Amino acid sequence: MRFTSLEPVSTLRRNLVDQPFRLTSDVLPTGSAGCNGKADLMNRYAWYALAASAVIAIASPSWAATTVKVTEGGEGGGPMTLTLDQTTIKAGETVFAVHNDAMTEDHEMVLVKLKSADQKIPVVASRHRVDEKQLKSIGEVSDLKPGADGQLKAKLAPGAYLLLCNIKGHYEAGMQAGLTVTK
Ligand SMILES: [Cu+2]
Repeated sequence: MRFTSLEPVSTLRRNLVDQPFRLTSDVLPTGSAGCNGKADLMNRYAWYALAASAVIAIASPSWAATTVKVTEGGEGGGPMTLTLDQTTIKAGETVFAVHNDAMTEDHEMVLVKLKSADQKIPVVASRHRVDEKQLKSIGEVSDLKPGADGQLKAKLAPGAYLLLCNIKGHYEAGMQAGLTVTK
C-alpha cells in the first residue's frame, strides 16, 4: 500500500524532470540549422562583447561608485518622506539615484555636508524652507516630476551629510535623511 501511494509522486517527479530536456531537444536542432556564416559572425561579436564586459568587470572595483537609492514621496498637505536604501557608506565616488514616488507632487533632493551629525539645521519659518545659504551644499537634483528619476554624482569625503527636499514646506513635512560617510 505504501509503495502504490508513492508511485504517483515519483511519476510526477519524473515528468517534471523530463520536461526541460524535451523542450531543449526540440529547440536545439532549429538553432544549429540556422548556424550559417552570418550567425557565426554574430556569435563572434557576442564573444567580443562578453570578453570586453569581463575586462570591465575585473577593472571596475578600483573606481566603482557607490549607489545610494533615494526614494521621495508624499502629496501636498500630507506627510512626506525621503528615504535612503543605506545610511552609512564608504567615502569616494557616489551616485544618488533619486526616484520621486509621489502621484502629483514635485520633489527635489539637495545634498548638504554638515559640520557634525548634530548640527542645527537653519529653517526660515516664514518661508517654510531650510536656509541653504547657511549650509554647505554639494549638489542637487531639482524639479523631479511625479514618477520621475534623477541622478546626482558626487565624490564624498568622510563626514555627516543631510539629504533634503527644500520645496516650500517639504522639509518640515518630513523630507530629510542623514547619511554617514566613513573612511
Ligand atoms: Cu519634496
